[in-house]
Amino acid sequence: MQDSYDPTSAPLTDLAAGLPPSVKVVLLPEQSAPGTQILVITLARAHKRNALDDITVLGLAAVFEALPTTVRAVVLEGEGEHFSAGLDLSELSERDIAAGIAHSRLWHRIFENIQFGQVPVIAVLKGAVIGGGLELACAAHIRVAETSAYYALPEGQRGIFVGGGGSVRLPRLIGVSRMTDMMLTGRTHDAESGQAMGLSHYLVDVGKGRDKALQLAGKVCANAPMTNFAVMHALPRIAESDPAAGYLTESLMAAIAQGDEEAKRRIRDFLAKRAPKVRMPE
Ligand code: 1HE
Repeated sequence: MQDSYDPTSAPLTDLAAGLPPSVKVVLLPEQSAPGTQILVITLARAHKRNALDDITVLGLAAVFEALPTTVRAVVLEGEGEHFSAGLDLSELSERDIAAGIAHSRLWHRIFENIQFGQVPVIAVLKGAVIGGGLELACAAHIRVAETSAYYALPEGQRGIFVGGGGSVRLPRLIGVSRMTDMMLTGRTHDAESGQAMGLSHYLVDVGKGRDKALQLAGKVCANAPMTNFAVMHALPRIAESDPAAGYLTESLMAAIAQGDEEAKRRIRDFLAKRAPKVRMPE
């Protein structure tokens, strides 16, 4: 059945219909912020360590294209002990140079739609977070790692190069120098090392990643949608702009956000002592 999968056949109203078996989705019940939902997407190829074949990547694309408007945050996880072992190497031998470029550009489009899509994505990292799996994780907005997570870029050993946006996103997280070391030497970083260098935002015990991600997703859902939009779409562009353009874009985005009725209501609530205060770290 997988071979006949057509991503365009996935109906907007029924996310799960039309998806390949390697991509599972569960829409959680309404959150404490009324009218908001979390979507959990699970890479479900545990027998292949969630290696990313074309069908799976196209399935992911179909989900992100068709998110219901009630979904305000996505949790992305892997079935089994691993997040993802990266590109499905069994498909690589079929590709000539032109097909290789097309494949990489396809991943770029799909991962861009994740990073610059409708809602923040929280990835749960465990076990292997390798090659294209690490590239996918880097397209998420928040990464929660379990202590079993390990990170590697074995492209050097395989005779290939990153192709899913890794050379753009990874240096922004860990620096060109660390990525160079990982690619030239095949170095594997453990979860603690990954946390220290900024690959993950949170580090939790084995089996606790999903709960932590859901808790964080609940917080994301409770934000004003305009603020989440600004953080996803304006912040990374401003950070890459020259300062003059960045300051201007920031002012425009700030004015748009604060002009929204949602912001006015939230600020009235704080001044009337109806909103929570900022808390000290736990
Ligand atoms: C795979 C893949 C894969 C596992 N493509 N089939 N990625 C890599 O170079 C990582 C390659 N994988 C591994 O090093 C290991 O599989 C793991 C360390 C992740 C896990 O080891 P283990 O002992 O738990 O599992 P296994 O027995 O090695 O794998 C189980 C099955 O999954 C086995 O298939 P089987 O038919 O023999 O059962 C493996 O062949 C299969 N499998 N990983 C295809 N990656 C856009 S450019 C991105 C470029 C990259 O991502 S390069 C990095 C590729």
